[in-house]
Amino acid sequence: MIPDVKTTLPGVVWLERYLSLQEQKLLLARCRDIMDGPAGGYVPTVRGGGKMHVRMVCLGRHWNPRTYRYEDRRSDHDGLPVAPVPVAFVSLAERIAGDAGFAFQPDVCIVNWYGPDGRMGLHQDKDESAASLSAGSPVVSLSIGDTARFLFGGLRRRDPVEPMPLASGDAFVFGGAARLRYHGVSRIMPGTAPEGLGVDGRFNLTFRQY
Ligand SMILES: O=C(O)CCC(=O)C(=O)O
Repeated sequence: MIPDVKTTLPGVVWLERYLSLQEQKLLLARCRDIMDGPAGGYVPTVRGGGKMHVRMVCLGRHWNPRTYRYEDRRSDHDGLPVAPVPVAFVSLAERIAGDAGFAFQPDVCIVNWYGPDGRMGLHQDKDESAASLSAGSPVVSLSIGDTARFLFGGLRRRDPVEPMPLASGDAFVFGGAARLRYHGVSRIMPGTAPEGLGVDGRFNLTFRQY
């Protein structure tokens, strides 16, 4: 399938309907296994004490929501070691980045599950290494399931945000000058997943190079 490439801002590439329905089904099955498996998903508590509104699993390295640092074990939760990023996930993320004009070697994948009330506040992805951030190594995001009202802002929290409906199978890549733009998810639109996918809710995978 030739994706519909929509470039909105420098460093931002939105590949709509990048994955076929069959590819989405395969990825959905993998995500479910990961979320429900050993060292699976949990609802993180952030450093201010609030609970996030997603279930999260980190692969490759664990992002600790209390320290905002990456680590080998889930020390804020159950102390279990982090599973590696599956090879097929790495290949897919590299392919997407390549199609978006970026080269990178992803070694972190954060899998988030959003139920009907799922959301994520505006934030920057800025906890990767200084070398990765200064190189503008991209974040590659993949959406599976219900459409999300994804908000994409500027480099300051107070900058205006643009809502972007990320649908199932969409890939969204931001790197270079856009790498530190604020972003978040204000809501999920229940019942919008493709017919035949068999999911209520949304998985999002974000790949990064630490
Ligand atoms: O779910 C999304 O589309 C965004 C996820 C995100 O911003 C993150 O994991 O840092």
